[in-house]
Amino acid sequence: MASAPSETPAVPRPVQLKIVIAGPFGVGKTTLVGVASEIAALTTEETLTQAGAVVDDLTGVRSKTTTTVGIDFGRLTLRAADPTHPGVVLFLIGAPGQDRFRALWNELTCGAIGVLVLADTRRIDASFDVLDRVETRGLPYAVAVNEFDDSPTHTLQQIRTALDLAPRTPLTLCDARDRASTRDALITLVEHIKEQVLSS
Ligand SMILES: Nc1nc2c(ncn2[C@@H]2O[C@H](COP(=O)(O)OP(=O)(O)OP(=O)(O)O)[C@@H](O)[C@H]2O)c(=O)[nH]1
Ligand SMILES: [Mg+2]
Repeated sequence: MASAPSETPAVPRPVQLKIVIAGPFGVGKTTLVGVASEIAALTTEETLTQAGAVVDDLTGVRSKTTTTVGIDFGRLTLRAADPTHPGVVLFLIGAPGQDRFRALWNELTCGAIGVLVLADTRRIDASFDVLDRVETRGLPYAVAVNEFDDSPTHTLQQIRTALDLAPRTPLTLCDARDRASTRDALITLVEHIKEQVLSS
């Protein structure tokens, strides 16, 4: 005998989005992925050694002892207030920050829907290269300034001007060590991506 059709409507599957977390060396990409992720994040940290001193630029982050040599991987589910909305699952890919990994950029961003660029106002010019690569790739992006204890105090407008961001590019402050703060930065990016997709 055939079973009666279920009364419960099928739960829609969440939309899955690949998001790249990019930014200069030591800006807090691995920290952000680890804090934001609801699963134990995959990391590929290796110790910075004397042998790498000729290729690894430690300017401004001398106290750092490890660096990402592959990718970070984490996952964050964003549930909508509307229970009929399937929500969104973000697959978070933390990029390596050292210049020697720039050849990975195209593979890393392949299939990505957007990029969260982390910036450090102590080394504002260190962000230009990654912003350039994101724009060349044509991906929607948002910028989040990871505030360190000794970061100089600037207004968002001053930072926007210094980074030469378009008025439509979201710019927020965040603390990569704080879950709620990283979540807010990622939600800002997702909202921006949605606007970009709807307006295209
Ligand atoms: N004070 C402070 N320290 C932070 C903050 N975010 C990260 N850190 C620390 O700064 C260091 C850099 O963090 P990582 O997350 O490894 O940086 P990264 O961008 O992944 O570095 P690479 O992968 O090597 O490019 C770590 O020691 C963090 O604990 C922050 O918001 N404030
Ligand atoms: Mg890292």
